[in-house]
Amino acid sequence: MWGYKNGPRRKKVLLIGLAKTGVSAIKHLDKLGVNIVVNDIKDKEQLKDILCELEQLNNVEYILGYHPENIDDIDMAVVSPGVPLDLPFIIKIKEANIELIGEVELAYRLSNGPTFIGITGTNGKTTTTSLVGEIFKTANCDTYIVGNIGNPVIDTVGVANEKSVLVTELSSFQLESIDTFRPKVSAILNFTEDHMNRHHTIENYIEAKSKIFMNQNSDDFCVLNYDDEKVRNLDEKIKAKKIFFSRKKQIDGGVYLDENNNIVIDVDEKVTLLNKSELSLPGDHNLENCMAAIGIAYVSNIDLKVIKKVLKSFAAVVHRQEFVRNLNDIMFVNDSKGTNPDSTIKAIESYDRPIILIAGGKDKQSSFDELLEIAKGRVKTLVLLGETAPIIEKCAKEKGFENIYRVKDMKEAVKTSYEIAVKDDVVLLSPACASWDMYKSFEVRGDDFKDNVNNLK
Ligand code: UMA
Repeated sequence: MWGYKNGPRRKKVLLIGLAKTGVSAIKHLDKLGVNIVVNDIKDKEQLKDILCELEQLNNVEYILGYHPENIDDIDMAVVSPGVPLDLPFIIKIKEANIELIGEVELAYRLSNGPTFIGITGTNGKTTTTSLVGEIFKTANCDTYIVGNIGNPVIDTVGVANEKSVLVTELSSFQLESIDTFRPKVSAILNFTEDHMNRHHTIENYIEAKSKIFMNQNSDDFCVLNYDDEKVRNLDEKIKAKKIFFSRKKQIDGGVYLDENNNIVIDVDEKVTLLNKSELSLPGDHNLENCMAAIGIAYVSNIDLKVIKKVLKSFAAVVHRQEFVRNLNDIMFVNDSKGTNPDSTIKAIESYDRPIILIAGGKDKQSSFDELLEIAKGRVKTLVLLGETAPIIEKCAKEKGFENIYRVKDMKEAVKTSYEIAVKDDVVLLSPACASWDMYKSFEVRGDDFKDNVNNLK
């Protein structure tokens, strides 16, 4: 596809965003012998560690500290997921009919024919992706767990082959910039409002996520949550074979929960796989994640015994309702991956004990109304930090919350929570917001929480 190395002129590729995705993409583009222009809004000083790592690459030119008005003389642009596609210079690139793709599309084009499994939705993507990855690994498949989960897909290029399986978590940001990407099996878990600062409307957000199935045909599969009306309504747009899953309705041709809480696969033949009580992951939201994973694994011809074994033993994902510590009968839980209100709702609904909720972070213009409505009666105290602290506080007061603490950082959040907690309380970090106002990532935020909890005497 590329073959530029020995051509008359080296092709020039613009790479926008120099973090995890950008670094991996540059290394692969460099191997292809293209000239690379890198652009990032951060300046040289802010990017010094990364620049050090890339020092040995020769054909790289840098435009750092600003986004230019115009970029001339490029053949293609590759954009990192976190860079919005409505920046003026990106619009100009598109208007000039220069191809602009994301890293997932680039990796797909360069890959050596592995089977792609794509998993999207607002919440549960990381758990489902990890679960499906674990099922494939247990079935002895050459498996790579990649994408939004934190591993750029392009790192598998040259490593994975046609027998490999790439279990790929896909965000709306990544799906916005695909073109020909076609997973053999796709899955959509749910849609609730998220990333409104980028997509502006829920319709745009759903449209971006729906790109996951746009290149699929009747040889492929799409696994869908029947219980989510917005997901169910995509039905007619999908050309792949549809496998619905449901907690509430017994569906012919799908995966469902029967009246005895058994999970039934009714696709080719009717199989009762296991009882809900045998699943290792708690909560209805995880039941949905498990049913999605079952649908994906079943259509991929994974042995039922393997699916069952993994579902019975799978441990929770790090930063996703991760148990940290019990101290004087107070339980500390890290749900730093709770980066939107719906995700935090799912977390608080998982506990039957009084909750002290540590929340707040980067403002994504989400509404906190529903979260705080559901939190009433479950959350006894709110400990708020970050950019959205005043917004959440205002909304909480309108809902009648009285116990609200504003803190400056995680250390104070953990200390305050512990001071006010009594026996049997749960101190839950589930911010309902992204981390980028105070941290590099939700992982760093979760680690900071865990460090502070583990330092409590
Ligand atoms: N940048 C600009 N201009 C902008 C915005 C950003 O130049 O207008 C630059 C930043 O200065 C920075 C770089 O772009 O240097 C950051 O790029 P990035 O945000 O794409 O970060 P990566 O480290 O490459 O991480 C991305 C995903 N990040 C986002 O989607 C925001 C990671 O998802 C993903 O794990 C990684 O690629 C590997 O595939 C994280 C995430 O928060 C987990 N995802 C969101 C979510 O889950 O809610 C969608």
